[in-house]
Amino acid sequence: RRRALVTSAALISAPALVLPRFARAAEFTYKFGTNLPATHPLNVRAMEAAERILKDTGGQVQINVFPNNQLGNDADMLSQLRAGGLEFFTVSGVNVLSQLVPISSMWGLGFAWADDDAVHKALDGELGKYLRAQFPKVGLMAMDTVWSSGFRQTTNSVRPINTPDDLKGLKMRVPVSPLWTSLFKHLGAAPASINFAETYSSLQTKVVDGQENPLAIISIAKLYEVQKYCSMTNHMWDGYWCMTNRKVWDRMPEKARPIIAKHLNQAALDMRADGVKLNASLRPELTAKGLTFNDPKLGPFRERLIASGFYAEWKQKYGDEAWALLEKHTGKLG
Ligand code: X2X
Repeated sequence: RRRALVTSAALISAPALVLPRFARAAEFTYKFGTNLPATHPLNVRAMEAAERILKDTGGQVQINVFPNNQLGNDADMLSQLRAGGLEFFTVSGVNVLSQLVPISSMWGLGFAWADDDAVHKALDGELGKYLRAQFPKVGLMAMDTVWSSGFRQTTNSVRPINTPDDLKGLKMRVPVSPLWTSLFKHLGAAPASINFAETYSSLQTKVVDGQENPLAIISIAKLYEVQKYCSMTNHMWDGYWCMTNRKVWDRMPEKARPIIAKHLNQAALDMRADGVKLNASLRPELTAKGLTFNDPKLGPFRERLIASGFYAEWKQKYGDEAWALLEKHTGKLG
């Protein structure tokens, strides 16, 4: 009787991505929340990791992936993670997390990186270690490997962006984050902080003119349906930390922890390769779907940021130590 009840409850609240069942129900069931549509490689790779974890723990640990803001928007998921109600959350370092741990937004500084390899090298090395060391101070813990989202491009429904002046007065949706707002203000746009969960509708209803994201997300979240121009501004790199709560982690079965970490880190590496490939290959498909692309010269954007004091302002916020660590990888900024 009891079992029948549990089964029907599980069916009602079943996530979109359900794992093949082991003969016995798993002893430990954890939730993994994301803000991206189910078909994005982040979710595909997270699911793959969940299957491997279930298998390698002999059916003891089952991780259910809840994509597409099913558990709430980024701010909601961060609260749940902090309260211990959500066990895993892939969250952008530059997004809501940076309200709690400002330094986590550092990799998102405008026009900082040469290419994906340069970022990955820094994040797999001492910069990543330095950033991860900040999270335990607020009760959180990040898995070692960052899940890359990639370089971001600018879309809007008004005009192609060829120079910084073209951004002037444009209402741009940016994630809820001081760095994002600052970057677009310094570039002359009018940024509005909106969670990703509400981005499509805010573009559709013209609450904002534009937004910025990597091509993989522009494609998978179908943002091309409500945008006209895509300018290859490559203005910012972003990725996701796979976050857990320290106390929650410490309560997970000791033998399972290295298995969980291993497969989540492997998934992050696999997703990097998926993302780099998608971001580099989607332009023809998005063009066919109606987006008009252009390739602005990026020098003038960076010069605008230097002249307006953007880098100096953020150097002061992040501190000299972190800044020096970053510039070891990016070269001198500003
Ligand atoms: O909110 C966004 O634009 C997204 C999906 O790229 C992030 O999570 C930062």
